[in-house]
Amino acid sequence: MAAPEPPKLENQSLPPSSLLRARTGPLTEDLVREPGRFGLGQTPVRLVPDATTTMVCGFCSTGCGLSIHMKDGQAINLSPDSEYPVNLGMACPKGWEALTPLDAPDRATTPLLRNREGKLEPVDWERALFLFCERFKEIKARHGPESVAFLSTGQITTEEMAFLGSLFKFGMGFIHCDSNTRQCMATAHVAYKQSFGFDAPPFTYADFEESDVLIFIGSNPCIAHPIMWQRVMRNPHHPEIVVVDPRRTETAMAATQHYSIRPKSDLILLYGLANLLIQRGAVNRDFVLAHTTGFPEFTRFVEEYPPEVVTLATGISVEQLDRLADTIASGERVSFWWTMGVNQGHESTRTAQAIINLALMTGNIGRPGTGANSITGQCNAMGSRLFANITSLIGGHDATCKEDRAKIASILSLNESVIPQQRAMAYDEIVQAINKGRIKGLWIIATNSSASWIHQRQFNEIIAKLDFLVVQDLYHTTATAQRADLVLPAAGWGEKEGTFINSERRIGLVKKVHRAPGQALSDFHIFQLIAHYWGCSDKFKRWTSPEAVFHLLKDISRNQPCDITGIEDYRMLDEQGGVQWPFPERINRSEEQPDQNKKEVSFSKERRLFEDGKFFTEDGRARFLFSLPREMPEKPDDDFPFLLLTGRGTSLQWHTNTRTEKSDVLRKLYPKQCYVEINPEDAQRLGIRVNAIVSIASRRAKITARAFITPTVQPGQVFIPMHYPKVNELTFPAFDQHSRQPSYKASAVRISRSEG
Ligand SMILES: Nc1nc2c(c(=O)[nH]1)N[C@H]1C(S)=C(S)[C@@H](COP(=O)(O)OP(=O)(O)OC[C@H]3O[C@@H](n4cnc5c(=O)[nH]c(N)nc54)[C@H](O)[C@@H]3O)O[C@H]1N2
Ligand SMILES: Nc1nc2c(c(=O)[nH]1)N[C@H]1C(S)=C(S)[C@@H](COP(=O)(O)OP(=O)(O)OC[C@H]3O[C@@H](n4cnc5c(=O)[nH]c(N)nc54)[C@H](O)[C@@H]3O)O[C@H]1N2
Ligand code: SF4
Ligand SMILES: [Mo]
Repeated sequence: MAAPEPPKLENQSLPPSSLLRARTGPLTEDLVREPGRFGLGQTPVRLVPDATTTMVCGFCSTGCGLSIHMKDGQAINLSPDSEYPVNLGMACPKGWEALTPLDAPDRATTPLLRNREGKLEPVDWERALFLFCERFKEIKARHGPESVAFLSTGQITTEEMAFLGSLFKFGMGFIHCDSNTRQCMATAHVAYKQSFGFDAPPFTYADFEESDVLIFIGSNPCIAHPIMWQRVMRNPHHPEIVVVDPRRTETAMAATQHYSIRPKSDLILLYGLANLLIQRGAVNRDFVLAHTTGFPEFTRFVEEYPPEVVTLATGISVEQLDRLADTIASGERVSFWWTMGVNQGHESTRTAQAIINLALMTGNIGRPGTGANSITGQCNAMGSRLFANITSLIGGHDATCKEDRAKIASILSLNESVIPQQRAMAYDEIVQAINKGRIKGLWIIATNSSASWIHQRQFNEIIAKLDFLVVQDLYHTTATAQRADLVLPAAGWGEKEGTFINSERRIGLVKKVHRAPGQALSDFHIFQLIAHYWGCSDKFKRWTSPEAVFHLLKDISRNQPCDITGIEDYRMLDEQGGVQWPFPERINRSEEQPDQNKKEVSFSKERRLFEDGKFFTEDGRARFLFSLPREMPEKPDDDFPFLLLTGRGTSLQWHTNTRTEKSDVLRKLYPKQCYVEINPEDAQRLGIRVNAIVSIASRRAKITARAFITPTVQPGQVFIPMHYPKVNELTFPAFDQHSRQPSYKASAVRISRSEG
């Protein structure tokens, strides 16, 4: 598709700024205070007044409801909401401390521009926005529409994500963009899309309470999703709880069965289990015949995975394998749950689909307490998957499909030609394109790539080649912001309004309960201003407020599996404790129970997918998908004999710790210094004592950490939490070929007592 001609720089379509100044005095202050007056969109939100108000948490995808206590128009405290259907009055420490990071002294309060001496110095919004447009337009004019990219997030509102993706592609005329959900949920997204025809995690949290067998694969909810785990603890059926994880995690300790498999041997384990279940006659033939395709081929394929083969690959015994197969076969309501131990692997899509296959063949889907259930990571990774307009056309549409393009163009009042049909590059491809000089400009929003991306040193060397790097974040101190040419100060969770979609597809509301510091603006507002300064605000005339965009998204969702046309407005989300998709108009109407005294709509609070056995593929059937297992890309060897696992360390730390390190309460409760978990046998052999400083080297870097000696890791393996960002200096950049998600949990390292 030909991109629209970049406007000439000397003849900018940007002068409104100077006009505004002439008319209204100092622009920056006016913009910040009252942008609506200048046709730049209404001030997106008003602070909620004094009272207690409920909104969803902005850390993990559990999406707990928090009651925020207000005084003089500012949040002063919070407590978990006892009415909210997700958390039922519970919250984890991050939730309790959610307001604290907003008041941190290192908040970015003005735009910052790198000066000639290489230092970031404050500039006003007008100059920042002008430069933002000038530099990116310059790059585009010189190198074309493929030369600027963005990397965004699963942690801003759905409305902001939709705005960003639409502004960048339809307004600014660029193509390549991705987000940190590539690091996180890309595998689940692709696996579901291929198997079910749409990216559709089928479960509702009540399933945690209704299963008689729960199987967690590569998932540590005690640490990563503590309130989901509380829901498991409420299960009254004395369930079997199975954990498949190389480490004996907190969740494994609380489970009834733990299978400590060799890392990255899940695919063979799952194929072996399928084979055993078929041999035992534990297949739900009626379900398979009526609702799936590919089972006969799958049956022949898994014959190659008899118990001896599986034992050799996974390290678990034939008896253990038998026990696990029996547990699945004898369960009435078996639910399978997976998280990053599966999604972050070199053959992760097929591994996720091997889990889906088990659920399909045993008919454990579409009924209470069942499902092939991917647990999402960030508060709004689900919103990003559906509405970010990155990998798929906004609303789960297909940019290569003429009807889909026409639908989106018509709803958004756009000319169809502005919708790029070209596939956007994935995160790793964007990084490589920067390395090759094809991408010269990068805009990073709400992700700390310099810390969280795989093979960190290489990433940071590569982004140093950019002509222009813009970082939009809450803090000017993040590893990524410190490398920026321009920092845009953003308002965070609690300082703006919009929606998040949680793991069970529940759309929840976030509200403005706190004033953003200084001149920080909501991401939504920043996108409005960029549209204006870029000269494409005519395409976003109706994008006046988050709620206005929510209504556009409803229209976009019509007749999609994620149809939410039945949600009336934000007020309804607020009153109903969130609403799960799908919620089409017809459900809203059919479930309406008129009550003489009340005009309110009432509807069932829980929504589980596939109750009718119909999937979103063209023939309505789910697919059995499988391929031959592949070797781990970087196996331990004589030089680097340990396998490094990484992941979440405590329920108190969030990712690269930019937010959670701001709370005194949380900081007291987790180890300050980076630590490495080592098995006692290995520690003894290497002469490493408790708390000693050790060095950990991979082919890419060497770091130091404190030794935490524990039998929870197997001999030959070590674990470092991802919250200490230097861990990604060590990680090996391997990617799943279908989802292009990085394999963060398998790198070869060497451990030694630190010389220093
Ligand atoms: N406190 C806290 N909570 C969080 C987050 C946070 O940063 N802090 N982040 C959120 C986000 S974005 C995400 S994506 C989720 C992640 O949630 P989880 O995926 O549950 O957390 P991880 O610790 O990354 O990985 C889970 C487990 O995978 C195991 N594992 C490693 N390799 C393998 C393997 O080959 N096979 C198997 N079966 N298991 C393996 C690890 O030992 C680890 O215990 O957590 C969310 N919740
Ligand atoms: N080794 C290893 N690495 C990993 C993983 C692993 O398991 N092991 N897990 C991966 C996974 S699953 C994930 S999800 C990623 C997470 O990686 P990142 O996304 O890099 O982690 P965060 O620390 O959450 O970074 C979010 C940034 O956004 C900013 N921010 C927060 N809210 C807002 C907002 O409203 N607006 C703006 N503009 N900024 C905001 C925060 O200050 C922070 O700097 O890490 C991945 N990296
Ligand atoms: S479990 Fe997740 S959503 Fe709930 S309070 Fe903790 S961080 Fe927030
Ligand atoms: Mo994640």
